[in-house]
Amino acid sequence: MKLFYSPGACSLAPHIILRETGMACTLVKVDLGQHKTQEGGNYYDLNPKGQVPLLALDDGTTVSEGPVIAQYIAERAGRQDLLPPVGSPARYQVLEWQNYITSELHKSFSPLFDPRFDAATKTLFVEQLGKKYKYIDSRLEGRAYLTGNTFTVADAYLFVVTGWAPNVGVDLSQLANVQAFLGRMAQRDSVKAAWAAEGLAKAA
Ligand SMILES: N[C@@H](CCC(=O)N[C@@H](CS)C(=O)NCC(=O)O)C(=O)O
Repeated sequence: MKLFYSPGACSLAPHIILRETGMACTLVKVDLGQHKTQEGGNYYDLNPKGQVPLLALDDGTTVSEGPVIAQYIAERAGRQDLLPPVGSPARYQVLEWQNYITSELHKSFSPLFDPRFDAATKTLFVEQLGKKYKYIDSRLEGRAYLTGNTFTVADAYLFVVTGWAPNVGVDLSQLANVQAFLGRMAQRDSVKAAWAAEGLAKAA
């Protein structure tokens, strides 16, 4: 398998999940400015959406959309701790979080990285994110991870998007449960290994 990624982007979430499972996977870096792979190929040829992450399977098929890639990896690895089995109530809690993170958080961060948005518009997104993180902080009260004390695919995704906050003016420093969650996540071997492999400074 190959995971197409950009350092520190949302592709870091399925990368962390791959490391959790220990599954073999080749990392291929994508320049999102040029939409070129590290070998110089046109990334649109692989993923017409032009976005990371993309998982290319050995049979030539591809899986896109971060939460779906995470689901694929967890299920292929048979890791019901990362994503509980079909029909179990716990599964839908994890999927609920995946959907919340992708629709309410991830895509509210995206405009903050885009220079075409003016300061007033960005302030709106920052305020909305602040409210959503207060809700998340309340849900993390008394628990190590989003759905309890078991790490799931949703925790990796929350960790990655929340890591963008300090770079775009979203101040979460007063949210003690969110801060504790980030600290806990940073201690996971999977996170340390993924940071190092993507050449991120925090790997030190
Ligand atoms: N819906 C996609 C969104 C992926 C996405 O937003 N990827 C960003 C990086 S975090 C990207 O590739 N941006 C470059 C672009 O859109 O051209 C998913 O969940 O995988």
